[in-house]
Amino acid sequence: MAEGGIGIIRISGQDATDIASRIVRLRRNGTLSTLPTHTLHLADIISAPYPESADTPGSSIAQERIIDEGLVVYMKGPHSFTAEDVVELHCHGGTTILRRVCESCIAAGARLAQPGEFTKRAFLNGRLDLSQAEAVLDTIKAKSDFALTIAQRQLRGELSHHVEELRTTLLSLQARVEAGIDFSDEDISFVTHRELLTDLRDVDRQIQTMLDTAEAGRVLRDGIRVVLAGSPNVGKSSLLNSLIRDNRAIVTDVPGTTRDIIEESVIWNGLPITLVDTAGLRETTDVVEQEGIRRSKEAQAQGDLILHLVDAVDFQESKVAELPSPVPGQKTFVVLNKIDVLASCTMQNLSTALEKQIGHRIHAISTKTGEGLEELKSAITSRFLSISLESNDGVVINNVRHRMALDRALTAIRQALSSIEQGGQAELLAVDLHDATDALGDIIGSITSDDVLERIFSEFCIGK
Ligand SMILES: Nc1nc2c(ncn2[C@@H]2O[C@H](COP(=O)(O)OP(=O)(O)OP(=O)(O)O)[C@@H](O)[C@H]2O)c(=O)[nH]1
Ligand SMILES: [Mg+2]
Repeated sequence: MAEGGIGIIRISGQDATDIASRIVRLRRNGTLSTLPTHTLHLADIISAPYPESADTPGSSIAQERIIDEGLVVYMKGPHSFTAEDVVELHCHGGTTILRRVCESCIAAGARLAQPGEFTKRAFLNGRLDLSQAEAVLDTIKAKSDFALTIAQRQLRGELSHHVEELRTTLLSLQARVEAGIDFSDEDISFVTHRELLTDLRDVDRQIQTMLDTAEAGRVLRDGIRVVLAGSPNVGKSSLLNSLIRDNRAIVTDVPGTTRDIIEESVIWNGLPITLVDTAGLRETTDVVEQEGIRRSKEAQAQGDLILHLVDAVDFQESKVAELPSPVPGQKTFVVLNKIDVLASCTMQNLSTALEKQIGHRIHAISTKTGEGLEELKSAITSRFLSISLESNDGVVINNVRHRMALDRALTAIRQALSSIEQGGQAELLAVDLHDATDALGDIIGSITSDDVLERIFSEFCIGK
């Protein structure tokens, strides 16, 4: 529980008003359950049990029993977040006040909610489907505007709607294939091969389009780790400082300056990024530096992107072949730093030779003059932000559970397609279609096991 301007205690369930009545004295006469729903009222919040005198107009309650003065709202079910009767107590946001109000609620008959229990009840009471319930958590945890937009769209049901449409198509095919099996003796067909192929290929394509957004969806939600690596003195810490525009890391001309891992967060183009400065890699007998190097290797292994810095001063064209294994590829950008010290023609030759050697584009920068830094930033963001919200009806898959369900649905559909193409039995086709509809149903939670629900809602905080 953290301090804040106000703190809200929520009570949900059929006894909500009874319990709240035991600890709330409205400033104006009346009782909670007779208040118009969804209206705010000034009240004293009292430590339970409720004193006899509390309802008597004009009588005073012992001052020490009043925990706080706040606003009370009663939301009659089903028009509430959980679809149950809900009472909210809007108190001052101090931790002691909120702890005492919670204790008073418990003494009056409530119990503490489990993590995510309010959202779970909303789901169980049919207010939200499972993907919308998950979007509640994403909305709270969104680290950038982009992630928030995706979460809000999912909360409004855009993903569910899209999945439901595909599921309806599959259910209809499944029903017609099964009808064909039932009437197989009479040689009646309810769906042609051609219809099956057309519809299934269309569903296949749409699922594939959704899956194509999964990688970008994941990084937008969780952000990425960009690790600055390379030999000592190449300018890793200088680059960190330039990128965050702050003197965060110590920079000196002594090789081996950075020992610990230094992390800083930035948001570029809506993408949450953790920049990680590390110790330069080299052979050393210094035990502190050795530990720094061990941590540096660990950080590189966990990074989504490595910026492998190369010092332009050290790297003359003739030494390109000695480039210390920059492991170019998907996960590494080779960054040529300190280009300010080179004449522009030398820089060009060096970059070209480097690009030829590693078979990848290199990024030439100077942390001293700032040259190339903006280009480097946009290369990093565009490497990860390959989707636009306008394409694909704004449906972005940002959740591993959804991705796995879509993968399962796609496998079943591909199996169905190949069995149709090979003239397989209708019974087997029906099984594949059934598997595909089940997998899509998992996303919205049409049938979901308790284990899955528990895992999902345990990630929530208490009170949400
Ligand atoms: N001319 C020039 N010098 C630079 C540039 N970037 C960094 N330097 C210098 O290079 C030296 C090393 O910089 P650092 O940022 O400490 O290098 P590092 O890679 O973090 O070094 P370690 O922490 O020892 O691994 C310092 O003297 C910096 O001023 C640049 O773009 N141009
Ligand atoms: Mg350093």
